[in-house]
Amino acid sequence: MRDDEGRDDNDGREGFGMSVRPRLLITRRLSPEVEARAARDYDAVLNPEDRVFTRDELVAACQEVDAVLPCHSERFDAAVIAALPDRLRVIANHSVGVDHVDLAAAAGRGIIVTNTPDVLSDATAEIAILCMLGAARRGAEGDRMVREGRWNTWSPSFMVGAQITGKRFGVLGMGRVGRVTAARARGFGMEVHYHNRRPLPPEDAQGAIWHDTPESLIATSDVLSLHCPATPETEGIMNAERIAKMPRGAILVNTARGALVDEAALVEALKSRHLFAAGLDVFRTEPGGNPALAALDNVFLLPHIGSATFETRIAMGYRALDNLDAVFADNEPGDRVA
Ligand code: 8YV
Repeated sequence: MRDDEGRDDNDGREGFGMSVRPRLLITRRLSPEVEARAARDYDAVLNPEDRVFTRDELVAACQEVDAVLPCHSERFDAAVIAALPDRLRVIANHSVGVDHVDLAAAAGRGIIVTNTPDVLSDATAEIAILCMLGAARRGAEGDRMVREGRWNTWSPSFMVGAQITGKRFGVLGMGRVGRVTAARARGFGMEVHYHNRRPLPPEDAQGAIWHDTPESLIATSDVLSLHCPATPETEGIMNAERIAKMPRGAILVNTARGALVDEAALVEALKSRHLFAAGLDVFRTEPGGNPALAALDNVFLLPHIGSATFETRIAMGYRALDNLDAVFADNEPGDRVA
């Protein structure tokens, strides 16, 4: 960790009506563009080595700051929030998901919490489509075979996969990312189905067919793509019972949160071939993933890179900074979640 240059010298600037620039902890290394803007406008404490904080280090690093810009890799549970200093006004997340923050605890302490919606929808939808295609067309298996020099045969029955054109694409959680992913799936000639608590207005649904229960959607989807946030209500929503309700030969895609899926039940469904395949970018254990899933051929796995494009990383960082700027200008931040 280091203090960014200019920590004690405010260059005569009086940002945000404060006599000194607000002190901002950025927990992980971000895009150079984002760090440059943060260092210009804040007394920024950066993490150029991108070292992962322990819980105690996180609490300690927050003691002397007015704001923190964390990623989903830092957990702000009730105990961490209780240990934050009174001067800390805002947790401006560099993520759309906020399941790593105890929002009630933050609200209880009067700490503002923001996220970064919208700007990562395209990138995450691209990864969801990659996961779908990788699972359907046996991408990981084929890549491994060629890479390891084991490709020694070819026949019409070799590496046959599932075609997605014309199939039913189910979206569990038709929010921002779900809607963009649905639009991409339409481009493959898929018929889009979704479950939300309430149907969307027609301009958002774009012809997608609403299901009033997750069960109905699950039973109707040849590809089921998860796009709901991880909350106590959605934790383990894809349990053994619901996985069994997926049509035989279906594909499960998860680019949202690992907590949505009972991974042991998924492993069984993949082993028994009840499911043709799964495409997963997120896991219950991160980093690391799940060795039992990794041992299977019919899974396509990625290391939580849904929003990891150059463009989106910059947009996420700027969006988090926009939220901070609003707080320190005593305005309501656009993406306040607590
Ligand atoms: C990122 C994400 O991996 O935004 C989220 O909720 O899970 C991803 O976009 C991460 O949070 C970046 O900090």
